[in-house]
Amino acid sequence: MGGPSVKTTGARTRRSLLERAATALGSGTSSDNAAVRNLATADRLEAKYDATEALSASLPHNPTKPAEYVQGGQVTPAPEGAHAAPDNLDATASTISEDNTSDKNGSKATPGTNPNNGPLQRHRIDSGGRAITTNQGVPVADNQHSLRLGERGPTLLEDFILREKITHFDHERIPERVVHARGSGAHGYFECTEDITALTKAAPFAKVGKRTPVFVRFSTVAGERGSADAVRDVRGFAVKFYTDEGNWDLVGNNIPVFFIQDAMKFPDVVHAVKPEPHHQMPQASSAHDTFWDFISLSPESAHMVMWQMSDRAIPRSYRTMQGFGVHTFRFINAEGAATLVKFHWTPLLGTHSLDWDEAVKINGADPDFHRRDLWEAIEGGAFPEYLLQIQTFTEEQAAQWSFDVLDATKIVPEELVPLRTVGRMVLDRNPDYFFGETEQVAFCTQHVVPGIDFTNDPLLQGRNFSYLDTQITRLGGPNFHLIPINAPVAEVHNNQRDGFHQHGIFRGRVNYEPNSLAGGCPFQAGARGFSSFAERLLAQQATAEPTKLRAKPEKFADHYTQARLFYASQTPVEQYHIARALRFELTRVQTQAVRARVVAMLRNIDEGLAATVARDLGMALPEPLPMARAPVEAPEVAVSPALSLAARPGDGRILARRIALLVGDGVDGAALESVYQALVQAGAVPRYVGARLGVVQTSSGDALPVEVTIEAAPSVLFDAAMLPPGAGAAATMAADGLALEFVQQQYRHCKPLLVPIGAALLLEAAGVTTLPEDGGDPGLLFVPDDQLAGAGEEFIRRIALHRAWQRQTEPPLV
Ligand code: HDE
Repeated sequence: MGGPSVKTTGARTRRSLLERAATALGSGTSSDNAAVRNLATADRLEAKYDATEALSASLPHNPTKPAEYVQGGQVTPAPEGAHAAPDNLDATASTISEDNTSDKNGSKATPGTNPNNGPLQRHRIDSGGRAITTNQGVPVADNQHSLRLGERGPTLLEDFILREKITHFDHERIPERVVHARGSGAHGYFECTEDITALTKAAPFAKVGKRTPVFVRFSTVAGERGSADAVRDVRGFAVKFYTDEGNWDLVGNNIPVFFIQDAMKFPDVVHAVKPEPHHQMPQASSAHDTFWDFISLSPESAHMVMWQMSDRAIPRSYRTMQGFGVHTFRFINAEGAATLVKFHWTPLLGTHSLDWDEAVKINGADPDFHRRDLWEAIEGGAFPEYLLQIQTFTEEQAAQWSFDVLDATKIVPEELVPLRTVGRMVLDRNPDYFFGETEQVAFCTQHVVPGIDFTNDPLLQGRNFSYLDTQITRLGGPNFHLIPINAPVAEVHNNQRDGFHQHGIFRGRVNYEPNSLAGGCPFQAGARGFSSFAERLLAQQATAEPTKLRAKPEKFADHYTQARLFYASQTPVEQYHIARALRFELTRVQTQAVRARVVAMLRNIDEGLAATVARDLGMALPEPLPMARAPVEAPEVAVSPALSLAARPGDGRILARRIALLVGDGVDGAALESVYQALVQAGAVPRYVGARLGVVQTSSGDALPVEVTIEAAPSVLFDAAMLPPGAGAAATMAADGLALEFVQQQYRHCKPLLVPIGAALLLEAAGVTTLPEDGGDPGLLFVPDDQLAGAGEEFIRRIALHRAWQRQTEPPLV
């Protein structure tokens, strides 16, 4: 301890010290004797004073200062901040009374720790065996009545228990998200499966086998918090990685492109798609004038609109859709070298969607369809799993392409840069408390960790501002990082202080840097910390001085090449669904000029599509929209099969798929039981569905429980069905309108049907009279009644095919 000369006249220093510390006396020692206590306290204060002097003197100047400046044109990498440890821990304490403990006060801070970043269990609450208290912990004797002046008299203002309870209730709501208000979340983990340390030093990829905790929130975009799940919309796919170097949020969507190219247009596109402001309709739907008005005047949206009108926008489940980071990001390796990267999440169960007619009905039958599906899958142990796949490329490669990788309306086709699997994500735990976790989670695109960096995509740059800003309003101030679900597992140490809802109790008097009074702590991390990639613009741009401007790069002006690529890469049934979606949306549009403009835009994508839509809308084909730039004559990739949902059929498992086994009196119980068990073994969720709850009598006289009724669980809530084995039961159902509708809709929505030959009459009664030639409909499995016991396996194979779209005709057969 080589401090300055203050201590040479010890006695005098002590006296003045005692005078200066007078307010602290009496709390420094536990001695009962006041004189002894004061003496010990004085010694300790003196030692603290000495230690502070010594600590401060051990940092005689700020050695990193010169490194802050460019010298001779050279930028010095940020060094680690100078720091020193005190010999005596009191030197950095706020107060020497910190040793005095109590049930509330607990022990003093452990040096260098922030316990607020511990696992969530420190916040989990269970009230088992406990009595109700107020928020001040006072037991509440009577939770049924307010305090009144006589049993028929007025309520008294004195009733603090009532006032606290009602006041809290009055303030329960927080603003919902401006977009993505409706969502569902889950915990899980990310596991690195390939060594990509040559590409990035990001913590989740540090080692093959390393697991990083994640919280994921899936969402719709346009609807309000209570809107239905199965609407036609983009889905959010936001992942928070709690890495040991801080939180990394990959805030993506289930569609790899976006409507607009510059953040400046985001409020416009969102205003246009939200309910129209004069009457606040329609809810959670793009099928209205203002949306298509904006789109048809913003042809950069052409590519996105193809995806949005495709079946991608009505996924079967969050478990069967892809996720995309959308923007081009940058990986940074330990040497500081950068590689451009696109992120893809690929579900192991394949990419599957609903039929539009089905989606519309699901929104009535179960508005929580996707939320329930995710919850039940995790609760049932069928943990959703996705591969993390990347496309990596260099600036030089990207510069050669006909599109700009900074343009969020463009993909990098897989045929150009193949996907590489680098990890897997498993969602294995439901939240305990929706509000505390799913609602309060705050994703921010600017939450990145060393090894991940941004590019100059003008949409991403704008997002990096927006997300922090939006959380401040939504979560009530700048301390939302302290809300348990948002707190990193990596410890947080800085000099940010105060603000609404501050939870931290900071030890010491230092809240600035550089400092010597806290030994320089917390100090800047230098090479270990995050530093932005020192980007050099490509040679041709680097020669010209950058100018301030509001404009887009030239290649951004090609709005149609990739819209054509997407449409051309769809299977015929997917193309039909796109045309059908456009017909539906534009039929809802009331302004003729808007309809015409959308069709004029479609002519620049595909003449056949435009002609079909125009015909279906009963209108003449308008002139094509003028183009800002002609599409690329010979694009790198003209057809990309990977863009079709059919490209990812899944691994053949049917986890958490819901299968209806229709039952009525006289069914063959043994056959049903065998199929039921086979489905359970395969991880599916079979249900005996009947007209009424209770039991039905099987042909052998046993009682079979009806688990759910057709009324409560209509056809659209099931992925496949087995018709009742036994002609008697089938005949009864053929006379039941609800049962007939069930079978009709299973058929119309192209779902696999296991048909015991004896029950074929039910199919006929439902109007399915002309069956395609054998093999023409893989979704129809006819099985002789005496062979049903072994039919489970083949049925499962058919269910894994998802839908027999071949069945779809216009108008539908039934
Ligand atoms: Fe968002 N977006 N966004 N977005 N976004 C929000 O942040 C914004 C964009 C996405 O489950 C908001 O916390 C701007 C693209 C998801 O909590 C807000 C722009 C993509 C979620 C916001 C975009 C997304 C949001 C609203 C254009 C796909 C939900 C509440 C520059 C890559 C995250 C909130 C969750 C949420 C702004 C465009 C995905 C207002 C300004 C492109 C998944 O900050």
